[in-house]
Amino acid sequence: MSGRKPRSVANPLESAITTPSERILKECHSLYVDTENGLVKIASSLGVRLLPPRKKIIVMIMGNHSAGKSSFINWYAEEHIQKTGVAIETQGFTFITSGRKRESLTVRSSLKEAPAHTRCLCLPGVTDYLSAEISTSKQKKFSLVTFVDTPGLVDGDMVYPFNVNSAITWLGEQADLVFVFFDPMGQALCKRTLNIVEQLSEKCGDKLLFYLSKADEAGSETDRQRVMMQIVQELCRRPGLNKCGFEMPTIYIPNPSKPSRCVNQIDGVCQTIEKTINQAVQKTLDQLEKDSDLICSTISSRLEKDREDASYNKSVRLHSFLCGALGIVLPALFILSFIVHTLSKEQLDELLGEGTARTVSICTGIVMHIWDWIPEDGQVVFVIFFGAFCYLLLFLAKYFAGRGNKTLTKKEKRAMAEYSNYIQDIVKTKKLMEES
Ligand SMILES: Nc1nc2c(ncn2[C@@H]2O[C@H](COP(=O)(O)OP(=O)(O)OP(=O)(O)O)[C@@H](O)[C@H]2O)c(=O)[nH]1
Ligand SMILES: [Mg+2]
Repeated sequence: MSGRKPRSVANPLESAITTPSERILKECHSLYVDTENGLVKIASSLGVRLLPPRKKIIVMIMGNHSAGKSSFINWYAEEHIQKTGVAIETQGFTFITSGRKRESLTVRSSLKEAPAHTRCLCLPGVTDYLSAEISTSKQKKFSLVTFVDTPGLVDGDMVYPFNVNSAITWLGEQADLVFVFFDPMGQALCKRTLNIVEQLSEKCGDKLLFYLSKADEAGSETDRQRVMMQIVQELCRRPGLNKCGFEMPTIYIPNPSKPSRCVNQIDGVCQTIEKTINQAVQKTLDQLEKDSDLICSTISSRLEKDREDASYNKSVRLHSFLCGALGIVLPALFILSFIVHTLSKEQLDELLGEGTARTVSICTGIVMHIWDWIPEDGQVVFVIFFGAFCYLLLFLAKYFAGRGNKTLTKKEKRAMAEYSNYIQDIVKTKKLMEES
């Protein structure tokens, strides 16, 4: 686009981008949010609302108290970010994500770090229990994931300062993946966890994945099988869940000083995350194409409407002009005829010249002939009707003049054409991204 500044690098971090997925997601995001020519801005100028795509996927981890949720996040990032322990450690929601420097943010500032789509978190009381941990870790796919660590769930007397069930359900709906951790200890059958799982399964069952965490603590293989059976039975007892075929991989945090013979499917969790990232990249590229098409079609229909408006305005203007001209010319001719009629032929010739005088006297002659033709007692009525008719013509002229539609200015039309060209460029960029 003319006069457009060269696109600046959206984020100095870009130099540190390691994977194509990360680059594509970042580039797509900046195509939307660019303050000068972002798709969101272009679309909003056309009255279309677009949401920028996410730069990262959201993985929410929920489960009973002490199920190993925070430990899993620490293991994934390979950094001790979240506090872990046997006590109830995580009491609110924590967004754990990568950034330029290690930071712990609380309450309102964490809302900025929370992914844009979860920013409207307006559940009463929850905002005071939000925090964010920013880590510089680049391990596994951490730079493309925002983990949501949730409060450990327990039954009974535990009082949560907010409606924990609806908060987890709401956040789960925003997430791309929801991991439910069941540990082999006594807490495995926590009713609250099952209630939330049931609610989530109704709304977004496809992103719900169950894991038997801390599987190394389950004892012998037979004990582990028994625990699994118990959990699955309990899940199936719920009407909203009994139709799912449960898969429950066993996972635990590898501990070199305490090797276990239990099968560890924790790498499968990483693969699931990676698969979801790849799907997110594809979804983002598809969305970019759809949004570009939407903007282009909005522009072309706007330009088409503008052409129709312009031709409508032309015909309306013609109507207005004709009515206005008749409304002025007819009474003027009428009055002029009477004036001319009082003058003699010689006076007229002298005043207008012979040729013009003849034309004028023919015209006035016609008017005077019509006037004479009207019976004398009808002449007053005629003048009233004639006046009203002329007034109507002038009224119609004004009415038509006000009927025109607002059309685009030349500048606006040029801007739209430029936007359209720019969007075509974006589609080309998208194709290049897909090929890379
Ligand atoms: N053996 C074993 N212990 C684990 C594993 N994961 C976590 N733990 C331990 O279990 C305890 C609880 O772990 P956390 O990660 O704090 O559990 P949490 O689910 O975050 O707990 P809350 O935040 O209180 O809900 C800690 O003492 C961990 O060291 C595991 O895979 N194997
Ligand atoms: Mg925790």
